Amino acid sequence: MSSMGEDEEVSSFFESSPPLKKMEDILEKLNGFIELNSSGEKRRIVCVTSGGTTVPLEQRCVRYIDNFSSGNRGAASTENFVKAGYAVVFLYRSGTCQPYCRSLPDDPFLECFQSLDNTNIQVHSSHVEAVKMAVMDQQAAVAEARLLKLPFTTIYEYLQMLRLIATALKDVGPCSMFYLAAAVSDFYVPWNSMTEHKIESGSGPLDIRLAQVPKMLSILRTTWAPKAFCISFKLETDAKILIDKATKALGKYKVHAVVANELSTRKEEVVVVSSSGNVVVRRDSDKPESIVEDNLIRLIVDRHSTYIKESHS
Ligand code: PAZ
Repeated sequence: MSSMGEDEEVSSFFESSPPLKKMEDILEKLNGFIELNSSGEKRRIVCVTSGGTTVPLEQRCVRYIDNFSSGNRGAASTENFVKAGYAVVFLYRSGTCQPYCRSLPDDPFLECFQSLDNTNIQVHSSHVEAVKMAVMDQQAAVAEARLLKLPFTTIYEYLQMLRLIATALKDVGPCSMFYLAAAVSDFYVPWNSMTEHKIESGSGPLDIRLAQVPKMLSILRTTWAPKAFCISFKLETDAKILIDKATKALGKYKVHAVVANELSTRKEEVVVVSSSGNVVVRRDSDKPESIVEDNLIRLIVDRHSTYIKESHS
């Protein structure tokens, strides 16, 4: 029997996926956001993906496979893109790190507030500045239509939403960008071979066969949004193979750059791999507040500007 081609694998993945909940609502928000940012003073629009996708093991999901991603990269990058004048569609894993909340404690609600009496609650003086900045920056970004947040949980939701966004952004052409920082599952249980109810325990070890998630980057580049500027990420734990893997991904998926990072040093440095060579981007270690995304987004925005200019000439 001949094996399926890449396009067929992609179609079969979507045909067998459970329907995306609230699709109409998502589309309405997305189209409204794109419309606002494409009329009048046109803004560049970037889709930032963030956090990890889950792989459900049961249709009425009790158990799932997850990954390490905290969403920190996506949240920090989003803040920097907004600062650089972009409108951001933030496609993020529910419950992961949010833009403008990085300097708040893990449990902000309980740690930042104090109850004075039965009716009044106020922010602890030690957190006033951080809370004020988080609330003001987030509200301004949303009110000015610079930030649209769309949550996902499963690999099925993520890929269906990415396709919706890419298709909706098609007409924005070179002024649109995909910055794919989410950690997307490589393996999954196909919906139609998944048990409906909770897997029963008590009958010995569990054997699960995982299928490979079809690679969507090629189709994003060739069909969904061929004119968009596209940045993908490559994570490895073995630094020796990282650059080689990133270089291969660059050639295979024809993205404009691959950001290569190693798990343990990902907050300190990344390498931007592209046809114009490899650039190491580091956090400014002499500035305690500095994060690698400050320098990374500056470089990516610069590259995007060149891409837009070249597309118009
Ligand atoms: O989400 P986080 O800040 O904890 O980590 C960021 C990251 C390592 C998930 C991201 O930089 C990345 O490499 N994403 C792609 C991972 C992959 O190769 O699938």
